Amino acid sequence: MKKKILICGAGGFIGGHLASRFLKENKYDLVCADVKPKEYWFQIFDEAENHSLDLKEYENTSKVTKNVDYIFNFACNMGGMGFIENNKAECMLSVLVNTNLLRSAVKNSCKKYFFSSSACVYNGSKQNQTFISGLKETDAYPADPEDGYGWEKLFSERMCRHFNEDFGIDTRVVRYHNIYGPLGTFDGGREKAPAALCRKIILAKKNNFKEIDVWGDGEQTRSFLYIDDCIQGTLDVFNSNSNEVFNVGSEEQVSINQMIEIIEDIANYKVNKNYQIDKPKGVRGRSSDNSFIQKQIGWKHTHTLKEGLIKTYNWINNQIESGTNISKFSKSTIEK
Ligand code: GKE
Repeated sequence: MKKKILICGAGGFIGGHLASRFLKENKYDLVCADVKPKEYWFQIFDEAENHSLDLKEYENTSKVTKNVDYIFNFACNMGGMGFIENNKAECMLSVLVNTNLLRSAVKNSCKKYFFSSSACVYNGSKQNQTFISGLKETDAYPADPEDGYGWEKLFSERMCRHFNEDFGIDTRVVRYHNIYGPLGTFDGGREKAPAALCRKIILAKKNNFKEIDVWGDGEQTRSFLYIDDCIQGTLDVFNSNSNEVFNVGSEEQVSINQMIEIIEDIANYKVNKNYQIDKPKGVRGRSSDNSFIQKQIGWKHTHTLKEGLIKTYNWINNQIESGTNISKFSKSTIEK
């Protein structure tokens, strides 16, 4: 008999890509759950059992985890800097999803639980300069994470650890570093920098605009991980025997200005930058150190930023050109 996997947040970006991968492999029975109405799921598959329900409620997590072997939890209220800086309470409420899923996993004897954490858990004082050394997993402590969203992620990481110690549930936790790629949000307020800047340059080129808005001074640095590398890292950690916390990120650190140059190259279109200093900026510099995951798990990323941005740019361009499905990927808020 096939094992049963539940993907929470399957209507979102990473959850949708993971569901697609599992269905291609055809090794598992798949249950997909998301708070969004089904017409707003980024990807939806008839072969899976699909549920639109609020996983903040124990009644729902209890129902959807019945007879499930493995759980992947991507369900959280999230977005780029523009969203998480202005919706701290909403972001922290995602703690209910993880709490109730873990309680239900224990009650329903699920075997393994994967939690998607974030680079936002890292101590802010280690990220106040550009082009910093990559963050090692130990840099999350002493705790001073991103306010709101980062605190929720760090708390939920620890809850996984203690559910493992106290109730024996096998847990896996990774910290994603700014994942991007096709079939993700590119407009509406939740989009992160790679998709936002692709969109802005596409629209500038289409309308013959000479200038785009850029948040901050453009010198802040990040590393960005392409979605296919993220899915492979997720599976490699999930299938490993380790319940340590791992970075799943890229070590290719760029400034926002450098990323804009790469996108200009792809678009074959140059823009002037209107720097908006009062917009949400987040930390000054952030990148991943992958030495621990490479040594313990053997995972490393394979896409350069340029390769990933070419695919992302082309997908967003097609969405804008065709005008189809735009609302799904550009919706700012989820109806409550
Ligand atoms: N979103 C966005 N849109 N960011 C822009 C823009 C724009 O048009 N122009 C410049 N930026 C700058 C932001 O000000 C920030 O300094 C940088 O790009 C990256 O912004 P981001 O992609 O929205 O998000 P962050 O990397 O700061 O933070 C994200 O980190 C992830 C984990 O690494 C979080 O929002 C989470 O989505 C996630 O946990």
